[in-house]
Amino acid sequence: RGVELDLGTALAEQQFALAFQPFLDLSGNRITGFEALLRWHHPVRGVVSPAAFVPIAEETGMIVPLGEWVLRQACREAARWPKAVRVSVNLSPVQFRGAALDATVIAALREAELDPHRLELEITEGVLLQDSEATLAILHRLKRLGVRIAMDDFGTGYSSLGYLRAFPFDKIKIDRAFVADLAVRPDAVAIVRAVTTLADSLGMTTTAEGVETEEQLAHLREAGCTEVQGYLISRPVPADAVAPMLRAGD
Ligand code: G
Ligand code: G
Ligand code: NA
Ligand code: MN
Repeated sequence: RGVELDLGTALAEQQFALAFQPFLDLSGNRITGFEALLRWHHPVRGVVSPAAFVPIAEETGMIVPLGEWVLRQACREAARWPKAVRVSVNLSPVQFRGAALDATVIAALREAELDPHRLELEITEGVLLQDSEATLAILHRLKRLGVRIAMDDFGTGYSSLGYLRAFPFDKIKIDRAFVADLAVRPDAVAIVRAVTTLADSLGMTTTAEGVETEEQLAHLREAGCTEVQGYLISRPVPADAVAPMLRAGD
C-alpha cells in the first residue's frame, strides 16, 4: 500500500498544508472564523484530498500524529491573523481513543499562545458512537478550557436528538445535502427551520455548509441560521490568503 508508507514520509517531509475556508456571520455580515482543511501536496500525485487519505490514516493510526500536526499548525496560523477570529479544526473519532487528545489540544494552544476561546473542534457522529463516557469526559475538559465544540455534518447518518442533549455542543453544522436541496425541495426548507429552532432552544448556533447560490442563502437567512460557509462566500484558500481577507472586511 503505497499511500500508507507515503503518509509517514509526507509528514516528515512537510508535504501537508492547511487550506482555510471562512464562516460568514449572517447578522453582521462579517467573517467570524475559518475552518482548517487538510491538503496533501504529493510530489507526484499533486494535491490529494483528505477524503482519499484520511480513511487510510485512520486505519493505520497515522491520523494521530497527523491530527496533532493539524491542531498545532492551525493554532500557529490563527495566532498570526490580524483579527482574533475563530479557527475550526476537524477531528477524527480515532483521535479520541486513548484519552490524550485534551493534552494534545492544550499543548497546541500553549505553544501557539492562542486564546482557547478562538479554537473550535468539529466532531462527527462517529465520535459519539464510540465509548461515550470517555468521550464526554474529554469534551467536558476541553469545554472548561474555553474551547468550542461543533457537531459536523448534522442530519446525515444516524445523528440522534439524544446526542444533542448528551453532548456539550456550541454549534450544529447543517450538512450540505440539506443546503443543496433548499431551492428544489420544500421539505428541505422545513428541515433547516426545524434545526435552527431546535439549536436556538438548546442554546446552540447553526452553520450551514456548502452554500453555493444566493437563493440558498436567502432561505438560510429567513430560517434564522447563524452562519454560512460555502463556495458562494469563498472556496478554501491557502494560509497566506487569510490575513488579506480579514483586512478586506474592515
Ligand atoms: O476539504 P475537503 O472537502 O476535501 O474535505 C474532505 C473531507 O475531509 C471532509 O469530510 C473534511 O471534514 C475532512 N477533513 C478535512 N481536513 C481534515 C482534517 O484535518 N482532519 C480530519 N480528520 N478530516 C479532515
Ligand atoms: O465534512 P466537512 O464539512 O468538513 O467537509 C468540508 C469539505 O466541504 C471541504 O473539503 C470543502 O472543500 C467542501 N466544501 C466547502 N464548501 C463547499 C461548497 O460550497 N460546495 C461543495 N460541494 N463543497 C464544499
Ligand atoms: Na468539517
Ligand atoms: Mn461537514
